Amino acid sequence: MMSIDTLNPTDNDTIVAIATATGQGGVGVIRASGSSETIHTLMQAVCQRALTPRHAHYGAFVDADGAPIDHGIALYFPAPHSYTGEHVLELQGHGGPVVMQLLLRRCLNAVTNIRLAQAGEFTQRAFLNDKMDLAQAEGVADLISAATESAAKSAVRSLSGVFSNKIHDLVAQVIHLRMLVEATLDFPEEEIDFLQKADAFGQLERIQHQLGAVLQSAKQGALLRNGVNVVLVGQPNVGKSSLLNALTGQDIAIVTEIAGTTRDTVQQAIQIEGVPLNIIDTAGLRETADVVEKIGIERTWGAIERADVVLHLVDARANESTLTTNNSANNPANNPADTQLLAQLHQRIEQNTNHNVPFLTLLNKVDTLSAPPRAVDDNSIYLSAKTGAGLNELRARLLKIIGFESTQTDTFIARERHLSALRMADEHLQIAYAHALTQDQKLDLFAEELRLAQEQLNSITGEFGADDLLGVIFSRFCIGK
Ligand SMILES: Nc1nc2c(ncn2[C@@H]2O[C@H](COP(=O)(O)OP(=O)(O)OP(=O)(O)O)[C@@H](O)[C@H]2O)c(=O)[nH]1
Ligand SMILES: [Mg+2]
Repeated sequence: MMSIDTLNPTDNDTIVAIATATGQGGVGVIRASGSSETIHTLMQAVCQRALTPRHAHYGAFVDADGAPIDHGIALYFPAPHSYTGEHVLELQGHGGPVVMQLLLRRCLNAVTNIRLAQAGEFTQRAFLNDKMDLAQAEGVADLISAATESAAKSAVRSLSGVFSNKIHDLVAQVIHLRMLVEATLDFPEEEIDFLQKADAFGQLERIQHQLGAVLQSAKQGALLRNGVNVVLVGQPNVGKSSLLNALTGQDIAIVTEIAGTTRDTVQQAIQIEGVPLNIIDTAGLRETADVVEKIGIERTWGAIERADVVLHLVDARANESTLTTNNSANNPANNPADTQLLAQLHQRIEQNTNHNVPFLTLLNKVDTLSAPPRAVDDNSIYLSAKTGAGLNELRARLLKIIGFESTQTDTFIARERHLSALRMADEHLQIAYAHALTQDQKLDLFAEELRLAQEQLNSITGEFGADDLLGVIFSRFCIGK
């Protein structure tokens, strides 16, 4: 992956890049995209013949002296029927890093007006040539970087236009309503009657309802794309590393009965129902004079600052006396050390994060309790990292906390940018509604809010995308895509 500061979407250069991942592989692909003239000169130089469009041609790829660099398959896609919408040449050779570099250099030297493609530039050209809209282009990048099967499936749906179609549908309805209101503004004497007859406010309510549903799906899509950082914290020896191992099903972190075993934060990616979660095991929190452990504890606080969910582990047995009485329902873990730690945790989270980090208390080692555990509040779960008791409940509770519903068939991948545009559009619709409800019905303001809502929706598919926004989006692609 490469990041660049600016992209110049208007240049006419032919671009070329290795499209396959670096390293060794059975096949490596070089892709070039640009003008008819340059692409034809390039295929003559490297393949020594004119290629029939969309036909696979096997043959030598030659250097400037006519000596073969590699043998492989060449494909020519004339504009506009190509990925970028331009003339495209694809050379499928052997996937070795040296042979690919030789072939790339040969292409760069074979013609003028050709240069290395920047990250995401092929897809950017596809967008600029109307082969796909912005949400679809983002779907391409999200498919490539998908961490789970569900994320990949959702990215394909975005890429195929499922998300974009929902946005287009909303935009069409907003435009219809705008037309009504703008027409009314031109004939003010009829306004109230006219809008009422057309059920303008009913229409607005339906748009709001539909937008709410799209936003809800987009939130699920964003979860699948971004994943969630789940941090395990607590006193030493409560079983954090054991829980990491239990959740991942692997022997990742060292577990001993010695308090202060974990020093570094240890992370492992897992998935629950297709949602990627990053489980982070940390050094137990306590006062210590040990220099190494102190650094570990600092890292724990760092991990807490980046947490999306904090799981506070306590030893169920150490809290048993309070667990068997009924006066502590709101805080089942209230042995003095845990209570103190809990207060410290809340204080740090409030100081260091600008959002409310969800918090769950895990009463671990439930297998060691002498009496059956009593019921606890909604923020606590009994668990045994050793026997696995309570793990399924923990998984379900985690999904609930992060707001994941289920992978519906029409989930599409979404980004923060999309969520923010949908929320802003929703706000504008709410303000529009408020204007419509006032006594003197400020219709001009009502119309303006509808326009702003439409602008937000359009920004998702790129209809009103500013150039700097495009630069940021495409520069996060890999080279060759
Ligand atoms: N009986 C029982 N023992 C457990 C359970 N979970 C962990 N243990 C034991 O508790 C001890 C400490 O476990 P760890 O997972 O290393 O605890 P930790 O919280 O990571 O400790 P530090 O790394 O020192 O902070 C080990 O001897 C584990 O076998 C459990 O659910 N039941
Ligand atoms: Mg540990």
